[in-house]
Amino acid sequence: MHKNDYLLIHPEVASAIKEGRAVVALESTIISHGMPWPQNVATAREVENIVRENGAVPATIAILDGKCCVGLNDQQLDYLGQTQGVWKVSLRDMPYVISQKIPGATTVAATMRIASMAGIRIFVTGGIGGVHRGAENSMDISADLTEMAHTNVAVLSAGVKSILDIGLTLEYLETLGIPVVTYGQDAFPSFYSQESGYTSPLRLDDAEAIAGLLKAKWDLSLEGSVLIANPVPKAMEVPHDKMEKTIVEALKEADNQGIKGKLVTPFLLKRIAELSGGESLAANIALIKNNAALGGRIAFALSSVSK
Ligand code: PSU
Ligand code: MN
Repeated sequence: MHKNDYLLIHPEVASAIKEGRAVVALESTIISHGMPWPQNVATAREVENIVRENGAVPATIAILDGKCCVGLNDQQLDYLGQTQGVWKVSLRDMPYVISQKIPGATTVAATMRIASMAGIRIFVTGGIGGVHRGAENSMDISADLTEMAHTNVAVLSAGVKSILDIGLTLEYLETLGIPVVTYGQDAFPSFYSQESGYTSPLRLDDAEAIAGLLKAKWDLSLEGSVLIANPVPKAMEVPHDKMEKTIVEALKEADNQGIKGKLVTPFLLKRIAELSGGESLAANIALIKNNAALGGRIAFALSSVSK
């Protein structure tokens, strides 16, 4: 079997790709493991609509029935949002869930790889995985980063969540040759907050300029991703100090309970949402919608300059 035989591309997405129209990939771990039901499914639908309003076709990616599905219907989104036990699929899990026909929600790493197989260049998410705090002992570094080193799909996020070591994550991105560009400000954002204490390595102020950077990178055969950081809207920001207390508490609990490996990130995301009440969830929803709008515009600009 050829690798494309494992792809199941929604007809609307397939024709958009074929005609060189703008398409935005979306991940599904955020649906199954990143947000509670029913906000997860409602947000996934709204995000798809926002991508459309900004000139691109949305393609939410997941693994179902042994296929890498690119573009999901309502029923599939509901299933991923409501079913217990959907696998969290990073790269290393793909052969297992595909051959065993286990339903899987894809992380940034797996979503990027499948998007690339389908010919999609722009991918919108909330937050990426990175170098965890304490990685000097745990060696916990997300496969999202290594995947970004060689797959030509740009990733748009609200920066890096401070459950991670933001400084080390930026260093690691530099080592891998991944450009990090923040939209519209000098500060590198930290998901819930517009700031992180770090300056962004690069800054660009409009979607066309970002599309131009992507085109130049890939025209030059500089393989790999670009991290596009889009700050959370000011009105929805949760102050850094407040978030830090919650994060430290969640990290302590994870440590006490011996949470390891692939369970770390989902555990932290869930505990942070619980400990901080509705505020962090509202910010999470606002920033992913904000990312969908910018991602749609960048995908549209990239399709225009690529013709
Ligand atoms: N960070 C977030 N929200 C998320 C994730 C990370 O703020 O939903 C999810 C993404 O799917 C990401 C994955 O790819 O967690 C990273 O998991 P790990 O750290 O186990 O590689
Ligand atoms: Mn990890």
